[in-house]
Amino acid sequence: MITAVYPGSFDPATYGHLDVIRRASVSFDRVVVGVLNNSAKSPLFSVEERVKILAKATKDIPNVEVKAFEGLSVNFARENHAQVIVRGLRAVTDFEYELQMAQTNRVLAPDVDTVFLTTSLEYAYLSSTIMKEVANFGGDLSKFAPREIIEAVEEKLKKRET
Ligand code: COD
Repeated sequence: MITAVYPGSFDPATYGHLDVIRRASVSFDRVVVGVLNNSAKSPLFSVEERVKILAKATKDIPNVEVKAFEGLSVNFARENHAQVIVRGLRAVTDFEYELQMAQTNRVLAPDVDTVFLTTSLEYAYLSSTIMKEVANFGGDLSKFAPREIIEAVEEKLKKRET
């Protein structure tokens, strides 16, 4: 049985992330999505909110679980008995950072390999940052994420304003 972890910030998840999760769920027996609880960053959503949002958005994929984690991705992989770390690649700009991270992770944990899934063309431009930027200015988010995630973003921004 091959288990893959898919670590990320997911602040919030987009169609790009969901596409990677769905495709990974076809290639691996079990996919554990890891939502990083990074106290150094100030995310839009708390880690509990991000886990809840992703769990809801992936509830129809039986071999996918969503968990929060702290610390190193390789430790999260080991805790979940994963042989593989999945990452998404959108463009050349992602490559340098992703390669460095994959190589560092391989030094830290030679038994865990990184597998890159290239983005589907329709989501190649998409990131959580882009989605938040458009949301901040009241733009149409319907191409970026499913309705329940858009509603969560709009509600969060409304609360921030008050
Ligand atoms: N299409 C395809 N893939 C996408 C898309 C898209 N439209 N959008 C994002 N992705 C991919 C990203 O390339 C990434 O692979 C993944 O989805 C998650 O993206 P983000 O932006 O939510 O998450 P990141 O990149 O901020 O996550 C970084 C980690 C949390 C994984 C990283 O910081 C980490 O591992 N931190 C823990 C400490 C550690 O172990 N560091 C590594 C040793 S150097």
